[in-house]
Amino acid sequence: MLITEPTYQVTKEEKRFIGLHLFFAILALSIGSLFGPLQAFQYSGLDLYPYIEPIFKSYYQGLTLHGVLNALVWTTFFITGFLTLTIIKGLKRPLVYPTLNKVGFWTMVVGLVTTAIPLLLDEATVLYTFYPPLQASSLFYVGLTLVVVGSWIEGYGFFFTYRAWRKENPGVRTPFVSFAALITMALWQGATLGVAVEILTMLLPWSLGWIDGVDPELARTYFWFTGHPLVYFWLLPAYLSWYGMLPKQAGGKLFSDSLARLAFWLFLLLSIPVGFHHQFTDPGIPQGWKYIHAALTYGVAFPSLLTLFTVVASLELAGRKRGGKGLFGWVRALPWGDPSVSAQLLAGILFIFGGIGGITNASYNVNLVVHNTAWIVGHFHLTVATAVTLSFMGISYWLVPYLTGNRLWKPKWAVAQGWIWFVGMIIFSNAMHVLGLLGAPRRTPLGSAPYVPEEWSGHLFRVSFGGAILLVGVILYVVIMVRTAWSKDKLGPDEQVEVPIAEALHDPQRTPAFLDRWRPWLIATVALILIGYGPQLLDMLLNIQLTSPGF
Ligand code: HAS
Ligand code: CU
Repeated sequence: MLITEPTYQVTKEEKRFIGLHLFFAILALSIGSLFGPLQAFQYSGLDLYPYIEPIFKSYYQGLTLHGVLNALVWTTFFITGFLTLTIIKGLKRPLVYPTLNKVGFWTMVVGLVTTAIPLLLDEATVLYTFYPPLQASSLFYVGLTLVVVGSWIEGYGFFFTYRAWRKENPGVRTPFVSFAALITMALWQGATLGVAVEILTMLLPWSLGWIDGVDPELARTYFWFTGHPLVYFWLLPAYLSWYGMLPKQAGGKLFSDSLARLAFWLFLLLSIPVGFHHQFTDPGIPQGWKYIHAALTYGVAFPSLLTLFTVVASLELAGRKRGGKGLFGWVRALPWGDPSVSAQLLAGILFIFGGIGGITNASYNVNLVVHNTAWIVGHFHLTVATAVTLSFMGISYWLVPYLTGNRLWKPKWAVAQGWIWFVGMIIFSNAMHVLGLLGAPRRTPLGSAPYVPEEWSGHLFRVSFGGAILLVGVILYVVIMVRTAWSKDKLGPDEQVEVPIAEALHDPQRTPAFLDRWRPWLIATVALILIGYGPQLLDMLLNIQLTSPGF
């Protein structure tokens, strides 16, 4: 029984609401990205920080702004906006409580402003992981909490909307793009419990002077309870697009609806109990737990391997349909001239290397070589700064024209923008990986370090060079977005952009029912988290030592 309309026209007001998310996302990216090149240039001795010193006090303040604005704010605002669209467009109905979602969104904005004030005043120079005993102004923690709570509220809005849709459509498989959005939000809500507890029970009371010290080991454990699944909160919306939209944009179909859904469930199941792979060198966690988390990390790489298979198969179908022949002819036949498609393809290609690096990190003994080195910086620039960010840039090349009704400004430049990012990132991240293997530490202004050996210098230069190319890439992106959003060049009535929703090769109604049922997956997820974290967290709480003063 299917009661909803065959298509749903997203209203002007809904489009404006989604557009506001993108506005704040791109604003954060524009400011945050300015600090990246400052760091990259510093590596090869071109230190621009003294010139901006009246405003920004240190390399570390810049690094904090870069991490918080790019990794945390750009992503969260883009994602909540994009998921709002995929919920209503997929379920073909409006949000049940639009006011609730508005409250969530503005809570996020208030949180953003509250976080930005101490950041800009150099009172929260604690880097994006805000590890204690580094201490920030309490405003920073309050602001972050508000951003998270706001995003939870938007998520509740999605869940209520799904419940209403489910009542209207019993027995119907949830449309894939909405299904993927719901899992992404569920993952986020479970994951952020870690930082919520960390901030509310330790960091906030401590920054307010209510308690004298913190337990850094426990704080790190709470942090990585959130911090690892956080990377999949960033990644899954890109996967949503790769599975659910890119095949349509490329002229094909989703190769397997079942595999796509299975991958999303596996992310929900396996993303959280792996956080100790960020703490392999932490002395307070027994080896056994580290091994369990290492093994589960290999588990969570599996749905990405599934994704590699299914997305490439979908693209091959599309390429062959477009006349591509031979082993690789289909790759050339893909619509590389479409900036949205090419950006996402390039993002996917670099993610293969990001993934290989991730599996390397997860290997307990190899991690001891790369941990806390520039290698990790190389890894996360291939993942969050490329697989995710370049995909989001690609998505915005259709999304902003869709939301505004304006023509994309200079599509050829948009194609070039994706390539600029791709080339800049290859140079930058390769140099970072190599530097890491040579022992260069991360989070260090290497340009002024006294111990830099000669063999690093070429690679340090490549970091700066790649960083300069990336700066051009991000400026071009922002200019294209601004010129498109505030343009008078309206699309004609028969040129309107539609949300590209890919059909699956087989009718989703034939997808096994257990891949569209929440209860068993949620129960298994909670159980696995209890097994993976329960005993160790309990032990840490029983031996808690709130003794570290702020720094
Ligand atoms: Fe990671 C550290 C392990 C994925 C982000 N990671 C980080 C940090 C960040 C980060 C930010 O085990 C640093 C945190 C900090 O500041 O300390 N990571 C992994 C593993 C994976 C992984 C096993 N990471 C990500 C993703 C991220 C991300 C995704 C952001 C979005 N990572 C680690 C570990 C550490 C770590 C340790 C701690 C290191 C330390 O010591 O501190 C896996 O999920 C990766 C699986 C991926 C694959 C690739 C599949 C390929 C696909 C491409 C499809 C291709 C297409 C193109 C579509 C197996 C899906 C087709 C094109 C055509 C032309 C046809
Ligand atoms: Cu991780």
